[in-house]
Amino acid sequence: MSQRKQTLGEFIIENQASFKYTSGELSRLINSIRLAAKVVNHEVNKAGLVDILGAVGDTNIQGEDQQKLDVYANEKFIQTMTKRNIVCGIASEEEDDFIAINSQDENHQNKYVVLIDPLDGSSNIDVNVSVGTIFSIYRRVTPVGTPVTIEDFLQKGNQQVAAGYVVYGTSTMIVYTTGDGVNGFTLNPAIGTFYLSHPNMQFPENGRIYSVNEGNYIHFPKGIKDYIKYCQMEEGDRPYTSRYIGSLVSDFHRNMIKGGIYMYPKSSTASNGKLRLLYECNPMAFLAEQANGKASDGFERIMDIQPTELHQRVPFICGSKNMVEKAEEFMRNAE
Ligand code: P6P
Repeated sequence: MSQRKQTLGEFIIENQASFKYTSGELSRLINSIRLAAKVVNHEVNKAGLVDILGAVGDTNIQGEDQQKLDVYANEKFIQTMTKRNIVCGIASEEEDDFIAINSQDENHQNKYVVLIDPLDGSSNIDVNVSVGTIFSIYRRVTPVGTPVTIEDFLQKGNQQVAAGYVVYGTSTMIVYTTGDGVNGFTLNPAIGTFYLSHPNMQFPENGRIYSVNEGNYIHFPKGIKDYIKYCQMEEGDRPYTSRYIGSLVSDFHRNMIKGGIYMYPKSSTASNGKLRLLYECNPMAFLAEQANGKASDGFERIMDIQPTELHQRVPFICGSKNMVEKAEEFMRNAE
């Protein structure tokens, strides 16, 4: 009889000792994300049945229509992390500014800040395409016992202590790293438990899938245009296959399993691209590197970029190491 798979709760406990900050707070934080993921998953799965579809008529700081599920997911993740009194600050794509968590009984003794994209790919909600939650976790840099400042959030991605995503797809998964590899857990909805289904996830060094919105082709830099033409050329293992879901978490997840590259470059209409450095690119870059992949803005390692603003955007190229390096080569040659 096949051995029962380890649950996420068991995995967290078993690996807590290996995490250099073994205070248990990070484990409690991952557990709070697990709970919020289950609650949001329940709503995402029935979104088509209840009046939770469609925009709420507001727009977020990005100027994007806020979908009801966006707002709901944002509220649930913030509520869960706040209630468990684990973090001292939260930044979210859906919040103009960061939220200082003033822990009543411990006077700002919590050490972690979390940055989240509560429902990435939300424009896909109404057409029943996979969406995801992305999270990034840092230790605060300002003194414990004082309110968090923007400095605690504007840390380089190479300072992350954990990062991951929830993908609400044909099955719901949590994929995360604490700096010791990437592991994927699949939800058994019948009992509400996540099981270790994808241990030690790794990007194949090479791949044959490229993910980019080719509708923006005429606006791309020459290096990106040249790389896309390279992918389409009949030579060796090319032409590659084009797969673009319009949901970063889903495209990333597929590329990590099958091998591939995801690109959201800058363009003449988006001078820094579309994706946000702090709660999309940095966490996905941490996962990519922990899974033997690579992530850059075309020239510089994503996790070495010094953030200057909470919602700043950067060009993003991420996936199988050799594919990212080939794209970077085209970017350099086009300079
Ligand atoms: P476009 C979703 O809004 C998102 O941030 C990513 O999940 C996705 O890959 C990208 O934007 C899609 O953007 O401009 O191609 O529709």
